[in-house]
Amino acid sequence: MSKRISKYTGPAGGWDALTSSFRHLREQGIVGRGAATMLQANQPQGFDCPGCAWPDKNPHSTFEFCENGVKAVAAEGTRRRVTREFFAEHSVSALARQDDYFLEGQGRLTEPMFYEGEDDHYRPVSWDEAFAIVARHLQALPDPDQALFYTSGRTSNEAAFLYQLFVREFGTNNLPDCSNMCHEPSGVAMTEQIGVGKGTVVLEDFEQAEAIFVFGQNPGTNHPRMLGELREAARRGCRIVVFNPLRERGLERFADPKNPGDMLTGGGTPIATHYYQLRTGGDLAAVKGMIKAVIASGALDSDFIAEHTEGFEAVRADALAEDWSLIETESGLSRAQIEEAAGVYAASKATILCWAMGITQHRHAVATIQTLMNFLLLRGNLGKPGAGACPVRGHSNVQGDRTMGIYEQPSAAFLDRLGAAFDFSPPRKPGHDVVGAIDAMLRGQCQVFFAMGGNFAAASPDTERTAQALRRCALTAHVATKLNRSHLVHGRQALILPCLGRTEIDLQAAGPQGVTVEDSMSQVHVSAGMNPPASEHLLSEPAIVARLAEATLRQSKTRWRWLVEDYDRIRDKIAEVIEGFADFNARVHRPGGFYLGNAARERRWTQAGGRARFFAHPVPRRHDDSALLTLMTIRSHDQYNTTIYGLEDRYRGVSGERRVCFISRMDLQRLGFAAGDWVDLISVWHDGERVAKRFLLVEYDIPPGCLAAYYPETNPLVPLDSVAERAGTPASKSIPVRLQASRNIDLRLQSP
Ligand SMILES: Nc1nc2c(c(=O)[nH]1)N[C@H]1C(S)=C(S)[C@@H](COP(=O)(O)OP(=O)(O)OC[C@H]3O[C@@H](n4cnc5c(=O)[nH]c(N)nc54)[C@H](O)[C@@H]3O)O[C@H]1N2
Ligand SMILES: Nc1nc2c(c(=O)[nH]1)N[C@H]1C(S)=C(S)[C@@H](COP(=O)(O)OP(=O)(O)OC[C@H]3O[C@@H](n4cnc5c(=O)[nH]c(N)nc54)[C@H](O)[C@@H]3O)O[C@H]1N2
Ligand SMILES: [Mo]
Repeated sequence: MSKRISKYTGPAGGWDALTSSFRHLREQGIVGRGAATMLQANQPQGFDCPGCAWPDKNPHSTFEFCENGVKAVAAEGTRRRVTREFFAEHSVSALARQDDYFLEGQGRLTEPMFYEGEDDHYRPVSWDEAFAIVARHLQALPDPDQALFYTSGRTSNEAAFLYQLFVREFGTNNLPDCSNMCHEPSGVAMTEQIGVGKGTVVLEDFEQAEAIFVFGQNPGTNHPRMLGELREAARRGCRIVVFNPLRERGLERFADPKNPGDMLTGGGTPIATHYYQLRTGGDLAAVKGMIKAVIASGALDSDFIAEHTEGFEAVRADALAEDWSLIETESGLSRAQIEEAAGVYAASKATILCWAMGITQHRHAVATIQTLMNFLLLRGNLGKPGAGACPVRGHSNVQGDRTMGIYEQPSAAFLDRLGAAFDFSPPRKPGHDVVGAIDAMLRGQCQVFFAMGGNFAAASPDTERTAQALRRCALTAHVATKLNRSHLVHGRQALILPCLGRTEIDLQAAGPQGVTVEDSMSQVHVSAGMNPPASEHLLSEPAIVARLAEATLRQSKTRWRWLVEDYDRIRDKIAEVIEGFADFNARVHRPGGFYLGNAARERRWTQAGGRARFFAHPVPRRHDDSALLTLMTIRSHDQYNTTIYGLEDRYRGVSGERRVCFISRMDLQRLGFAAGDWVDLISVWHDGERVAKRFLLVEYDIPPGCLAAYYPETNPLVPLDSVAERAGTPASKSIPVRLQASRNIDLRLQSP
């Protein structure tokens, strides 16, 4: 594909989305079947779209079309296969020189493969032998805490529940997960403040909100179905206020492919009524400014504050004492802009706050989220119709995995119930999160790395050190659907364990099985695939866990095989252990599933003190070195995290190239570069410099001092210890970097 940089003038969605969808289906060789498969996505009897965690409309009346959902389904449904012949032909070191786009493009994995470390090739291995290999490695460890068990967020509730049970029966809480890199700060901040680490809104609230504020999120690409809700809201006059350094097209204008009117007129519906291009990392300052303005205007819900909250006086004093000039410098917005946004908030009787990675992947993420929650509390925007907090989750079941106990810091109460239900004593010592896991491998403290999905090597920060960490392991093993970087950056021995995807029929002893997932708004429902499996050798994730547990655990009293014969049995156990899941099987089989409930939504405050808490936080100050810019690492329109579907970022006008760096005209001039120059990005940190070579500079509408480039190409730049305070999430949206003119080098030499 040739390189092209242009300006995209159309709305998000529209005909371009349809054209792109069909191109992706065609490229995977599945036009007929792909279309049939899409009709089943997010329908009561179908599968949950493996794309994102945005909830489905209920009752399901329409075809829930979404371009990026089509890409996710097409990628899973591809006709291409990675076979034993493929691995015989390509050595591991040759594959390691290929890029992520190539690896993804090879198709579905078909049988278990083992790398013994002798001749640079993966070789086929039987499932029994594969489980025996993992078991041997695990049993050889002097301490169960020397093993790590990662989870990505596509894993179903049933698989996740069994997996954490296996890991805890084995004897450790080392359960790092993709949440650690994603919404961890939301959980930490909100649990402390309102007693609930999840969002408090449901879809119907979007129909009643008078204002919706969207911070640090790009739904046009990452949660396209959310644009449907925003479009409806905009059309009925709801104010939509966006804070984002970039003008994301989906937040400006959207043409709904399901709507004939939108498609005929072509221009789409305007979405944002107010758009503030603040500085990267400037949200806390901006929100504090709005709090200051709202307090000054007196537009408070004093009854709510008095009855339901504590700590307001401190926040009030702190906001009133804050200097406007500091707020302006750090947010990059003027006082007038901030007061205007505050005015929209003060005039709205019901406001929803949405946020995603633009908020969570900063050092001060927890403080920013608590400031956002302060802002909501000021006007009682929690626990009333049309109002609340909406941290928009990423992976389709990342929220459910946490609910099921995929967490390195489980509560004592949870462990008590788990131990009682399965007659064992769970380990009590907290485990490693993602960054802790990398550190432990680097120090030689963990030697076995097992992953349930995901792509740890590419998704984690500090690519070079993460690679060193994985290479120090005795065994790395990955349950996966597609070949990825993590299979090539491996331990002394390595396994690839291929599994069924969401869209495929999962046949067990009792017949075809459905699994369950929990969306971003705590709705739990069934997902059942309808395509034949990509290979006859694939096992389901629950089956893999059960057989691994049988091979590994000598003392277990759990009837592993029996549980996976019929997933209803797993769900009965979940009902016994997990709060809110009583009568799980009966409730989840109803169309649309059930709502898990949320105490904060009912204005019940379950945390210490029994009231919602205001917390005052100082405005974080940026570095004062003018040679340094702040780099955010973001997703293009054609990728799913580390999975690269294509080389287009349509709404940002980039095509045929992923190594681009968006920069303002002012910075180009100031630093003596021109658009079209190739530069190396160098991140500057206390422990030294990290380099990512050869990025094409693209002049872009982005605030001065800020840069943007794609993840995972920029992950080598994220320092391992640059994390959100108290949450440990890599600060991948604020990397201090400088630019250096690039010399022409062979890029492939750069692969880890
Ligand atoms: N198609 C597709 N869908 C996906 C994914 C995917 O890769 N592809 N990934 C899934 C996952 S796991 C997740 S977590 C979500 C991610 O969904 P998003 O959070 O939307 O993903 P990012 O691309 O990281 O975009 C972050 C947004 O925050 C903005 N931003 C960056 N820094 C700041 C800041 O300091 N302040 C503010 N206010 N804004 C900022 C960026 O300009 C960008 O618009 O999407 C999920 N859905
Ligand atoms: N610099 C930077 N780094 C980031 C981010 C960022 O914004 N910037 N975002 C972070 C975020 S929000 C997240 S969530 C993480 C994502 O980190 P991960 O969740 O680890 O990564 P993914 O790319 O989603 O994983 C893709 C792989 O999952 C496997 N897979 C797909 N479907 C299935 C399935 O059904 N079962 C199994 N077992 N495997 C499957 C495939 O083999 C595929 O290659 O990355 C984080 N890293
Ligand atoms: Mo995520």
